[in-house]
Amino acid sequence: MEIQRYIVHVDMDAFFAAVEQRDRPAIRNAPVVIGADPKAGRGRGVVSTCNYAARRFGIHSAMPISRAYQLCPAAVFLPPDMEKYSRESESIFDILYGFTPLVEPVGIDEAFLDISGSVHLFGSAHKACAMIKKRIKESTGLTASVGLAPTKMAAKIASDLCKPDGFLAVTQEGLLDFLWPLPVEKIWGLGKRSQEILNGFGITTIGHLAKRNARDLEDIFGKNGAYFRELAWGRDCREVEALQDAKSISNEMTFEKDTRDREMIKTALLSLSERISCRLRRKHIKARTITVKIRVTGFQTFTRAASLNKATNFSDQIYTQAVDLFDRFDAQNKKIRLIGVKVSQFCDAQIRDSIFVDTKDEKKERIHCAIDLLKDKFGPDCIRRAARLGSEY
Ligand code: TTP
Ligand code: MG
Repeated sequence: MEIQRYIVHVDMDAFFAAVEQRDRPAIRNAPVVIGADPKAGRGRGVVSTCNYAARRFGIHSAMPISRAYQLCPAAVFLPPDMEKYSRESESIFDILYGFTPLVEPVGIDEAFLDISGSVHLFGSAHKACAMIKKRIKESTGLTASVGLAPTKMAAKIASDLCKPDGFLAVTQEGLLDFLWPLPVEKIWGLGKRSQEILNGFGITTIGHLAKRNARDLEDIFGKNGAYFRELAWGRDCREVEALQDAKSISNEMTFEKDTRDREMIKTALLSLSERISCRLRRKHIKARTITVKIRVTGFQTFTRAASLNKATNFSDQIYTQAVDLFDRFDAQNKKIRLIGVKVSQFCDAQIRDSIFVDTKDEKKERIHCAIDLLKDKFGPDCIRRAARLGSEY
C-alpha cells in the first residue's frame, strides 16, 4: 500500500509590505509599495512587492517603480529593510522546524514541509496546517497562505490559489479534479516558451496536457514531454529536500526568450549564485564544487563543473566560478534557453572555519544577498522583469 504523503507549502502574504504595515499602524489601510524611490514618477528601479490594496491598482513585483507611481501616486512607497525581513524570515523558519525537520526553504518567505511522518502528533494534516498559520500569526503578526497536497506541485499551486491568509487542501482522490481545469502554465518548470508552444497545439489546461499521448509530447519537448505529462497526471514524486540531507543545492532559470546576451546570462548567474549562497548560509554549510547547467535552443543540455580550493558560501565566489565555467563553454553560436547553478561537496561552515569566522563579513553578505533580491537586474525574476520593462514602456 502506498503511504499517503502530506506535503505542505507555506508562503507569506505580501511579505515585505506586511512586515512594514505591522510596524506602522498608520498605514494599515493604505496601498503600500516596497521598492525603489519613485521620485514623484521619475524614479528608476523596480517594485519589490506591494500589499493587496496596491495590487488592486495593477501594481505588482518587478514592475518599474515609475509605473507603480503612475498607477497609484497616493500609495505609501517605502524602501526595503532587508535586515528586518531576514530576521523575520528566520523566526518563521524556526516555527516551521518546530513541525518537522523536513523543511525545504525556497525563498525568504516560502518553504515546503513534509509532515507525512508527523501528522499523528497534530491530530491530522489539516490541524497541523491550521497550527502553522496560527503560530506564525501569533509570533510574528503576519499571515501566511498554506497549501496541503500529496505532491509538491499541487501544494504550491494550492497555496497560491488561496492567497491571502488562506488554506487549501487537495486530497489524493481529488488531485486530478484539482489540477485538470488549471491553465497549463501552472505546471512546474514549464517556461513561457513551452506554454506558448502548448497553446499552439490547443493545450491550454493541465487536463488537455494529460490527455495527449506521451509520444506526441515527446515530439514537441523531447524527454521533458513525458515528464510534463506525468506531472499533469499528478505523478510528482519529488521529495521535500531538507537542506541537511541534500547532497547538492541548485537553482535554474529559463529565459523568456532564448538568448546569446552575455550580460543577461551573467545577471541570471548572479541571481542564482546569490539565492544558493543564502540557502547555504541558512544551513551553515559551505560547498566546494560549482556546476553550471546550460540548455541551448532545442533542449540539448550540458553541464560544466569545477572545484574550488576552499569551500565557500559567498555568492561572489560562486558567481565568479559560474561565469568562468560559462565563458569556457562553447555554445557553437546557439542561443541559451536555460541556465542553472548547482553547488555540492558540502562541509560544515562553523566547524571548519570557527576560528576565522568574520561576523562582520557574514552580516554584510547576508544583507547584501537579501537586498539584491530587490534590484532589477539581480532579483529573482530578473529575466521576466527585463521583458516586462520592455512591454510596459
Ligand atoms: P513573493 O512570495 O513572491 O511575494 P509576496 O510575499 O510579496 O506576495 P504573495 O502574497 O503573492 O506571496 O516574494 C516574497 C518577497 O520577496 C516579497 O515580499 C518581496 C521579495 N521579492 C522581490 O524582492 N522581488 C520580486 O520580484 C519578488 C517576486 C519578490
Ligand atoms: Mg510570499
